Amino acid sequence: MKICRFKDGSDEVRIGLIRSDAELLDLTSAGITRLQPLLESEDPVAELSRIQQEGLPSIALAKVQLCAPVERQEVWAAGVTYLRSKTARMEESEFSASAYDRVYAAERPEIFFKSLAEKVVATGEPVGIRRDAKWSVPEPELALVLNSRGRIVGYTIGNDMSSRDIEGENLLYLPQAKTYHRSCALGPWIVLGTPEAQAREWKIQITIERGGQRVFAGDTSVGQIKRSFEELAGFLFRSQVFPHGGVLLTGTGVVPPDDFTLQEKDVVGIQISGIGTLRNEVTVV
Ligand code: DO4
Ligand code: MG
Repeated sequence: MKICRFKDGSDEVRIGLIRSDAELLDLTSAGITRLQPLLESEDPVAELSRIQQEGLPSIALAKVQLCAPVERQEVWAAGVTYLRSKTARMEESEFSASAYDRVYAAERPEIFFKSLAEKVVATGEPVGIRRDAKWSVPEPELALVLNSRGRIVGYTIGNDMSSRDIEGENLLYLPQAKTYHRSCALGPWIVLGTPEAQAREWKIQITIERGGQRVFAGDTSVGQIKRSFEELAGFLFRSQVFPHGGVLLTGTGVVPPDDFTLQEKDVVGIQISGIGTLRNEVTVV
């Protein structure tokens, strides 16, 4: 079951239930005007299954603007959860290599703050590359959607845009490499009710197009993530509270070659088999 935030010609954001590749059901008349109460409920899937029998109005997906599927949740990100991420980062920086090596094996994962909800970019909106960076990449990641009790209620697609030269220069620059204007995209919607074992079967694919030509494509499987989702979510919620719930990116397993950097107007498409596609053009910020 997929739920989204959307606009239909006005500034009002509404909640929709994706009915097919072409259509959504507008949940407004069923009294659902925000995601949070649904994500906090005991059984969102059962609730939506009941509501969708109520003859709700349907709208063509082509006619709506999808908004990022976050309201007030903080967005955090786990790192070095795939072997590919560990080796790429160890090659990127002699200075930081042992930190990446250690964190991959350590009990405590790397987790960092990524974005406020209001700064998250939706599918179809531009993602940013820093003007002071020389080596910028997208990071295609599965994102866990967590309620305020730390329960994983859904999944969406995340792009953890990163400046690898800034990160590689000094680990203390990580917040600047990771958290800047338009550095976090989420979408296109949230998939509810999938058990972790099933989500671990999903494939993650990324394509980058430049002037209509494909300049990079790569893929991995969610099953390659070294840690369980419960473990990552458990560390995020340790000694921390999220009254509005949270989103946790689970790390990247696809790294473009070292001579590749994003450019203005590149188009990044990230597809996760059980979810859909997050697509963003690149802009310099
Ligand atoms: O410490 C570097 C960031 C790691 C990361 O973002 C990832 O592995 O996805
Ligand atoms: Mg990442």
